[in-house]
Amino acid sequence: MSSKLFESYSLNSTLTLANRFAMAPLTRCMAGPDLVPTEAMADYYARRADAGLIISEATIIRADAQGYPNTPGIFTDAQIEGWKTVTEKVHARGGKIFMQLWHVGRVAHSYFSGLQPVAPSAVKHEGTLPRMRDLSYEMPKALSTEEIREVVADYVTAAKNAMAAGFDGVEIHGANGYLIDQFLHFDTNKRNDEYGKTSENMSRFCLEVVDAVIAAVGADRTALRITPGAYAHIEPDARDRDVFDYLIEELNQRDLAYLHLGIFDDSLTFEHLGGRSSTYIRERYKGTFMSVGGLTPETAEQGISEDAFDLAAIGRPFIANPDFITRVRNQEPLVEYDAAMLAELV
Ligand code: FNR
Ligand code: 8K6
Repeated sequence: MSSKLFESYSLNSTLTLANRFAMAPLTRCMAGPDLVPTEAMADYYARRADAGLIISEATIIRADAQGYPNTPGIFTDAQIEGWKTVTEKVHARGGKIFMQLWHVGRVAHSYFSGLQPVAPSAVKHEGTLPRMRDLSYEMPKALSTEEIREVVADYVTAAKNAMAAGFDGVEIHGANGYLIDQFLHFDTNKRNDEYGKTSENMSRFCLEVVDAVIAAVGADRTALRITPGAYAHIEPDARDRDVFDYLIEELNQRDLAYLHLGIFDDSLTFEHLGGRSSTYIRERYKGTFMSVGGLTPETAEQGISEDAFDLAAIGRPFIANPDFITRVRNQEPLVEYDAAMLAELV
């Protein structure tokens, strides 16, 4: 495949990507004891180092952030050391890698940490945990304003730890119905204080995290993933639209490395967003936009040539094809993704 896809792309004056493909963040539940990344994880990422940018699997910023088994962390010295092996191997192959910083909020479980899940409001998510069907979600504790300050500080510590571990930057996980996203939607944010009710208030937590991380590691090393159209863990509400209109306008005033859509399938349309999530963001956000969600090499090529997005994140095909970049470059067929592939790190 020819085209712009394989041209380099500058995120800013300090970071240039070798091509327009990013490996999407992909939770693999393969961390070792104490949520330390393993050598096998380092090799898995290194095999994909020819992506313009790798975004790591979501990585928990503190103990009560965990909602799935064996998800890696970035809050202990051993975890930082484990991640150093990952970044060294990726860099040795000429790659670039951001860490995705994660707190799952109300879809955490005390099974993992012994701690009650925290959330904007005491609103329980119905159902059972994926992969652990005998565990039901618990009633979360609504964070106090003092506790919100602590979570923001924990994002900052995690971002600094990521940089100490050799990452090229961090992507704040504000998407897919997790903690930050829970503040951004009416379904999960019932607060009456300065973090609820209005667009400005509901965006406050997200922007506080973004600004604190920017202050710690630099805007050129900070990215954000968002889900304007709720589709996982949260019910969409037409009023969410105003919140995201406001949030994106605020983000236009920060010089993030990029803004990333969080969704599984971007052919999904939302009436209150006037169509697809990617179109909604592109029409508002002025900086580098990374799209995702069912992209193929062909639709990635088309989207970039039509200026629908700047960078194409690829998820499941990157699980199925460690050599995705080579195959696309040489126009070789791709191996089709199958959920059974999640059982091992190839
Ligand atoms: C994901 N996705 C995801 N998203 C995220 O922000 N952090 C994560 O850790 C994960 N983990 C994850 C695991 C697995 C197994 C899948 C399939 C997906 C979502 C992912 O980044 C991407 O948005 C979707 O997979 C859609 O892109 P594709 O797969 O259609 O290219
Ligand atoms: C799909 C395999 C599960 C592996 C671990 C968890 C992955 C975390 C990703 C979070 C997104 C949740 C979205 C669920 C919606 C699915 C729509 C197809």
